[in-house]
Amino acid sequence: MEINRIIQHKKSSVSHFKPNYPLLTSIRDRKTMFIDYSSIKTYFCKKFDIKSTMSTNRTFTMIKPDAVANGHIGSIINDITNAGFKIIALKYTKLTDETAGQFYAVHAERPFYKDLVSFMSSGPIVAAILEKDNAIEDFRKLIGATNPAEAAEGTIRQKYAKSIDANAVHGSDSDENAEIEGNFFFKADERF
Ligand code: IDP
Ligand code: MG
Repeated sequence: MEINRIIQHKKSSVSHFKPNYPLLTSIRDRKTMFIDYSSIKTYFCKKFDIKSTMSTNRTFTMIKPDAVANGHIGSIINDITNAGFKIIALKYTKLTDETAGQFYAVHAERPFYKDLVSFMSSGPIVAAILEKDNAIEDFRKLIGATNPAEAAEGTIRQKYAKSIDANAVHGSDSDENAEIEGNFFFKADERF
């Protein structure tokens, strides 16, 4: 299927899509055409080593089920906005086993994948797209190390997380993944 037909198809498609190599997935599996234009752009930029013109000042976060259950939504959003991040999109929702599995597909081979998927679908989460200069790096600094026992003083994970698996928040690790992860949850008309 050539690119024009794929982009044409996008106009009638939904916002959720398979995060890994969406273009290839769609060509092979014509029954599920979950395509998003930005994911096609990301794929071709990577394939041909083209410098992407996509925004580099956005990141994506989730407040995970442990932090929601422990009543930390307000404090975490407060920390995020006090650190200078602007909220572009925000949603209180719940992942299923299937959508959590898709979101974390990149970790499918890791030993904790199954536990991670069941934990992330165990209760509601808050998803958000955030904007700030140097967003990816600054947000990773704000949340701290993956293991809260190793997270620096004053970071979100140090303050609100109890263990490496229930570690309060997610933060994107690259511009490309921030865009993919934001698209996983938010349509264009849900961003402000
Ligand atoms: P990150 O969230 O700091 O980017 P990743 O290595 O991308 O860390 O792992 C994704 C998530 O998987 C972590 O936030 C954590 O919830 C979980 N995780 C990572 N390493 C372990 C582990 O060794 N045991 C259990 N869960 C883990
Ligand atoms: Mg990560």
